[in-house]
Amino acid sequence: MSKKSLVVAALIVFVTGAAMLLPMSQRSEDEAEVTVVIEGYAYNPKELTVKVGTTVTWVNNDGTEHSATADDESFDTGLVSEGETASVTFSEPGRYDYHCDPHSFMKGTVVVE
Ligand SMILES: [Cu+2]
Repeated sequence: MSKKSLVVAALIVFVTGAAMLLPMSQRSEDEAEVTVVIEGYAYNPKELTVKVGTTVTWVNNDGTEHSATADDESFDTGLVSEGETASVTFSEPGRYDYHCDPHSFMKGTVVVE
């Protein structure tokens, strides 16, 4: 193999590798994951906007059990203990207002586009 064909071969490997990486990064964007932290009897962020197919994970950092319960009951994490997480995947666009079952003053919103 000549030096020139080695360079061409290396170039092909590089371009092919870059082309394979591109759809992978797009795929991970479509299957995005977003985290909401529950701390001090509040959801942070309180409101978030995500794409269809996104999985939202609530992480409870409080010493008290909390839930993320949709006002229209379309989803419910159930009670989440300290240090535990619960996830919901949103496959339908819409506005999802939710609250904490034991603490109804805790409110949050997920907007799915
Ligand atoms: Cu709560």
